[in-house]
Parts: sequence; C-alpha cells; structure tokens
Amino acid sequence: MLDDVLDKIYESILDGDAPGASEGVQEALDLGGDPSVILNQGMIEAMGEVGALYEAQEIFVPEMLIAARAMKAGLTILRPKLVEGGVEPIGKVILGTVQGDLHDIGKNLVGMMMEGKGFEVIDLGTDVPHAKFVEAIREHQPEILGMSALLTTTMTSMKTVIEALKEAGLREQVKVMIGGAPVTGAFAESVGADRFSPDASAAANDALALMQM
Ligand code: B1M
Repeated sequence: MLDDVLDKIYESILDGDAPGASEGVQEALDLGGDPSVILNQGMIEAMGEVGALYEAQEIFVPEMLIAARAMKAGLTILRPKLVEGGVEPIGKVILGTVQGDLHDIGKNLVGMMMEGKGFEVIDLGTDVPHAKFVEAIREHQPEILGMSALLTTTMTSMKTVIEALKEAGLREQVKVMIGGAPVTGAFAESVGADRFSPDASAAANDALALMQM
C-alpha cells in the first residue's frame, strides 16, 4: 500500500503534478511512512529520473522546471516531519547556492536536515555572490558555511568564496562544507573546503561532527 503511494509521488513529480505530489506525500505520512523513505524513494529518485530524461533529450527545461515545482510542493508537506525534534540551536549555519546557480532543491533539503539536528540555518538563497557570503559570515558569526552547486560551471565559485574569506581574515573562524551533484571529496580538498557531504542526511551529520573539531 505504501509502495503504491510512493509510486504515485514518483509519477506526480515526473508529470510535474504539484497537487498530486502534495497529496501523495500526505497520504504516505498518513499511512505511517518514514519521512526519509518518502523523500528518498518517492521524491529524490524521481528527480534523478528527470535528470536522466533531460540528458537523453526526452524532456527539456520547462518540464524539468515543473517537475521541480512538484518536488517543492511535496517538500512543503514533508518539511515539518523532517525537521521535527529540533531543540535549542546547537550552532549556526550560513547556507547558499553559489553565484550563477539557481538550483535549490538539494540545498533546501540540506537546510531542513540541519534544522532537524538542531542548527539555526540562515539561508541566503541561490545565485549568491561571494561578497554576500563574506558579509553574512561577518554579520552572523556562524560556526559553519555550507555551499551548494549543481553545475560544473558554477562549482568553481566555491573556491572564490573560500579565497574571499581568507582575504577578509574570516577563514579560520568558520568551517566550510560543500556539496551538490558535481562536487566530490577531491574537489573539496582542492578548493580548501573542510568537508564534502554527498547528501542532505550526511551533511547534517557532518555539520555535527565539524562542531566538535
Ligand atoms: Co538543471 N541541471 N539546469 N535545472 N537540473 C542539472 C544539474 C543537470 C545535471 C541536468 C542534466 O544535464 N542531466 C545539468 C548540469 C550539467 C552540468 O553542469 N554538468 C543541468 C543544467 C544543464 C541546467 C541548465 C543550464 C539548463 C538550461 O537552461 N539549458 C539550467 C541552469 C540554470 C542555473 O542554475 N543558472 C538548469 C535549470 C534547472 C531548473 C531551473 C529547470 C531546475 C532547478 C529548479 C530548482 O532547483 N529550483 C533544474 C533541475 C530540477 C535539475 C535536475 C533535473 C535535478 C536537480 C535536483 O533538484 N535534484 C538536475 C539533474 C540531476 O541532478 N539529476 C539538473 C534533486 C536534489 C535533491 O539533488 O541537488 O543533487 P541535489 O542535492 C543533493 C546532493 O547533491 C546533496 O544533498 C542533496 C540531497 O541529498 N547536496 C549537498 C546538495 N547541496 C549540498 C550542499 C552540502 C552538502 C550536500 O553542503 C553544504
């Protein structure tokens, strides 16, 4: 029964059916579905398929966009369950997608999972210029900076931000975490980040680990 509903969520996202995705998520929760199973099996897998179809030129940007809207509609319902259990903030995170990059679904998930672990997350949004990251770190004094990039053409901005932090004399006071589909551990090391996390759940755990360092 739950599997049928997960299939329905998957299909709704592929079809760009936002009301269907929201209903499906609600139904899955009502059936006692684990929020992370709903997220991973119903939703993230669907976005993976959307990417594969786009790559195969079977769908184009408009379809990708409406699929993303359906994913976001489902996430609005799932969000409270993902962040449930948050207690006193255990640390502050500045989060954003780097300059030139408008992808925010993964970054938003990372933010939600971090909130679920008890972090206060200040989300700067997408297409964030390096100066804005620097300004936000100076203003909010977070323990962690998290940057996301989904394009091979924008991931290099992560290095620009880290260099700008060094120039501003702020690099030593903040741990830098990076992620996003094209980002790897080797890339993180090459740009001088403290941590690469492959997914939102790992990112939240890694943020906790970085707080101990
Ligand atoms: Co775009 N897009 N897109 N897109 N898009 C990709 C990324 C692409 C791989 C598709 C493809 O070709 N198969 C490709 C990039 C190719 C490349 O760079 N090599 C691509 C392209 C080319 C483009 C455009 C250039 C298309 C065009 O206009 N011609 C354009 C660029 C716009 C821009 O940013 N300037 C574009 C536009 C768009 C839409 C606006 C239509 C839409 C985004 C909507 C939105 O985000 N609000 C979109 C979408 C939806 C995708 C795909 C299909 C799905 C991305 C997604 O949301 N995945 C994507 C294909 C794919 O990834 N399979 C694609 C689900 C999400 C949960 O995963 O974001 O990877 P992800 O996040 C994961 C992890 O990576 C990690 O945790 C998350 C959760 O587990 N993570 C972190 C992410 N950030 C992290 C930060 C961390 C730690 C972990 O620490 C801080």
